[in-house]
Amino acid sequence: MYGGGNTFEGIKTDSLEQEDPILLAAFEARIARGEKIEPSDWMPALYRKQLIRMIEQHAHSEIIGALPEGTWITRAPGFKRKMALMAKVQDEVGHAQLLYSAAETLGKTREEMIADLISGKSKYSNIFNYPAFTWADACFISWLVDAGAIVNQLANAKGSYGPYCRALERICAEESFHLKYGHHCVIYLAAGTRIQREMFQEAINRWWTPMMHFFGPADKISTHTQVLMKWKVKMSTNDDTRNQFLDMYVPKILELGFIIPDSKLKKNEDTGRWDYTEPDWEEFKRVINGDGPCNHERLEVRRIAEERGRWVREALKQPGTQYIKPLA
Ligand code: FAQ
Repeated sequence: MYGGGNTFEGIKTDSLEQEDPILLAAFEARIARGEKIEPSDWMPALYRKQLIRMIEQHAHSEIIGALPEGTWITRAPGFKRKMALMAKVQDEVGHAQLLYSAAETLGKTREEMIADLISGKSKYSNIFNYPAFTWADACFISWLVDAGAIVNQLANAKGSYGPYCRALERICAEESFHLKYGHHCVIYLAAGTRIQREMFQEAINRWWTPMMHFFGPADKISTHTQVLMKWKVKMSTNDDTRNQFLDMYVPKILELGFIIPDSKLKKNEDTGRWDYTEPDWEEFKRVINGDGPCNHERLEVRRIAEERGRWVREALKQPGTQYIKPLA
């Protein structure tokens, strides 16, 4: 169905040594000119491998990301909030569909990606391994996690790989509604009773460190930034994206009268960047490598969903299946 075709067997994917230098130079010139690379175009094996890794992790983050908020659908305060949250969660799963399709153009099948998610081989965003204990936690995700995702995705939508960029454009359009919905939920809590304000303050206290982790390790310890920036897959470094998020959202959080649990957090007027306490990177490593508070539960939910949906997928794959056309 898709153009890419990908077999890494016998191909060295971690270096450019065995790439044809003429093809490589032409590829890099196209990227420098701002052209989009499409699935059937020539690309170095390392570019393909990096894209699969990053898009696949992004897709997994969307379906796993639907889980903490999803648990609040039945408990959302009021019918309108329930409807909006249900639509949002459904959108997140739709984003995963778009992203799995984009990754498939590079030759890895959806079945392989799901298998790697369930076995723990593939990563997904750290932040969804924390529990949403209260409604305010769900509001934090809808407003601030979505905000962080948009900052990242708006930048990367201008990147080099056509199918990923097109998926991101559509995702960002939908995410902007999520952001408005999340902000509205938070303003409601902020303007509410003392208990409602405390609930959101506690959510900030719980989620601030995972939120700082969300943008990835500091640039000086990031493994992939250099190569991804060179080929315009990533359009902003982890520290720059984190900084942009702080620029845009710290004033909004403070304006609502909440406190950010970092006494060092301050905009440095000389550098134009935010100073902050380094979040605990050991905790980050533990969480992304499978040892966070909810990792086991998140993957178990996916595993069961996969098992229960198997008969549907198998039925659809039967060659002789007759579909009934609707008469009206
Ligand atoms: N979580 O060398 P770097 C959303 C891993 S979508 C887990 O800096 P890179 C929507 C990284 O994979 C959220 N792992 O990596 C929503 C690598 O491990 P590996 C997801 C992380 O790729 C909202 C290692 O650390 N967004 O939220 C994380 O250059 C609300 C070294 O790191 C995307 O995926 C992390 N936070 O930069 C849904 C956007 N950070 O593979 C529901 C696309 C790093 O070597 C509700 N991805 N790692 O084993 C990206 O922009 C990049 O991949 C980064 C990481 C910036 C995430």
